[in-house]
Amino acid sequence: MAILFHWDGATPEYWHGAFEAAGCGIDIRSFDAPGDHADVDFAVVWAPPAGRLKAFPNLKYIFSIGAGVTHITFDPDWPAHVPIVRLQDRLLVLDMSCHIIYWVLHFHRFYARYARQQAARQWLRHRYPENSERRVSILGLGQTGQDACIRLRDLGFQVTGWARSPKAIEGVSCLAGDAAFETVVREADILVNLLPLTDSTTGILNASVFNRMPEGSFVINCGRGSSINDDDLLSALDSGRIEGAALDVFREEPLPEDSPYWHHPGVSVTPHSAAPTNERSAAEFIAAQIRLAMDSRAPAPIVDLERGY
Ligand code: NDP
Ligand code: OXD
Repeated sequence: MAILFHWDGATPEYWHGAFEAAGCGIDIRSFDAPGDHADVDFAVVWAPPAGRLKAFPNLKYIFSIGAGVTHITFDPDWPAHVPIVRLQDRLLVLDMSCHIIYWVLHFHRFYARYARQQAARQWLRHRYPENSERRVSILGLGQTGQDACIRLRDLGFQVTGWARSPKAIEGVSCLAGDAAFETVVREADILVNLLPLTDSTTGILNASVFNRMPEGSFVINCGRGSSINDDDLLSALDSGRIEGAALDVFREEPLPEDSPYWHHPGVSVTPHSAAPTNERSAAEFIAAQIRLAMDSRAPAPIVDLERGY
């Protein structure tokens, strides 16, 4: 039994130590030193090079070192018969909520305006609505979306959450399904995207959505870049319908040097750093899931390829 590990920039000690501590053995392989490919039962990966996973004929599970899995499924040759187990991690969830709270407050209190005013030495206060009057809509009510809703609710914001299937979160208006999308968007003073990238969420944030959002609203994207139509967002920013956007994820990463996002005055760019995988807790989670698989029990959560997440 061997584990294939691939994550550029990882600290191998965390991973090797966690695998050993969980009783998963110490035979850790890499793409550069794969040994006999047939020995490898489990792959633990972030952004594996395209075409390489399929060379391992006996893979039982692929463990994603991230909550999203497009870094694996973008590869047209990934072995789609092998179940993917994605990352669930309370530290990642906490980091995501902190990132979202930061930007919600930034927009709610007009801090971007103050930064521009400081550059012009201008002393001018902007009135902001009470928290209870500010409507924040969260797209996606999975591990990250639910936590963000609860924390924003506790700060007194008027929070609406949207998912495919019905949810109930006290003090949060939870809507579900395509028919409710219109309401979610129309009432979004601040729209937060925490959807996985699937066929139905690709380009979901486009001109028709921006035109229906309230004048002068804000967008925070932490899901995946391809859920936004970039030209449409830039037009909405230019027209002022969207006053500001905090973008953490992009269609192409790293964000190309010639992207207009870099210098648009309404855009704040962060380098896919909203909730970076915490190596220590992620290694422990994945090692525990591998141990389950070694004991012929089911690791979780498994990606449902029909749904795409
Ligand atoms: P989950 O799988 O836990 O939750 C996904 C949510 O999206 C679910 O509530 C699901 O609905 C909902 N959803 C999916 N498709 C649709 C749809 N078509 N219409 C309505 N709702 C939909 O994901 P996570 O919360 O763990 O992560 C979300 C995404 O955030 C990841 O896929 C990844 O892309 C991104 N991410 C980004 C990070 C960063 O640093 N920027 C870090 C971590 C994650 P339902 O509950 O009904 O199934
Ligand atoms: C993830 C991510 O999916 O970092 O975890 O985007």
